[in-house]
Amino acid sequence: MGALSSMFWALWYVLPAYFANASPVILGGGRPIDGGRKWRDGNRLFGDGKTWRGFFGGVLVGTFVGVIQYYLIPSFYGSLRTAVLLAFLLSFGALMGDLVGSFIKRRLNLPRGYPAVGLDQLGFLISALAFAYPVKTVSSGQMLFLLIFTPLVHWAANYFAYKMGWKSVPW
Ligand code: CTP
Ligand code: MG
Ligand code: K
Repeated sequence: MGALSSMFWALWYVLPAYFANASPVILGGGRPIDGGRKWRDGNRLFGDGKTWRGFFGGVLVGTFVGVIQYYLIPSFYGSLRTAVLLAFLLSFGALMGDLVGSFIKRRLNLPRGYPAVGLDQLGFLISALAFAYPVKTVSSGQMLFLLIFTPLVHWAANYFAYKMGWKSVPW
């Protein structure tokens, strides 16, 4: 496999996770997952930035992206069932990683929306790759590419969301 096609398939593989991670910015809101509860340090468990609507909206959108991908290039997943399963695991993993990231941020006394370089850009990715791993994975070279490329995508997507007025900060 050439380098370019290797990068393309890595991005094709991870696409549901990207959509799952980005869509809560638009779909989120309403009741926070922690229900307002606090940890023993006095800070919120996750904070108001992690909502049920954002979580399940993201999982649904990401899984749906996998279905679209299946109809575009059926051979990549092999079957619709695998497409749904893999896209679901990537999406669920991404949102779980995002949640763990917020838990860590609150324990570090960082308020909602405060940037945590590394955690914000890679937490969801590493978790998504781990959840999807048993069903289908990519080579270590492709993983390395995703670790380097994802922060750029993350920054660009957040800047776009900021410019569109969906977010109050560009990170
Ligand atoms: N969002 C949501 N539910 C989620 C994840 C995200 O509703 N499970 C929405 C929230 O409106 C959130 C926005 O998407 O503010 C951006 O997500 P993110 O940057 O992950 O949250 P932050 O507000 O930065 O909060 P934190 O500091 O906890 O990361
Ligand atoms: Mg943020
Ligand atoms: K985040």
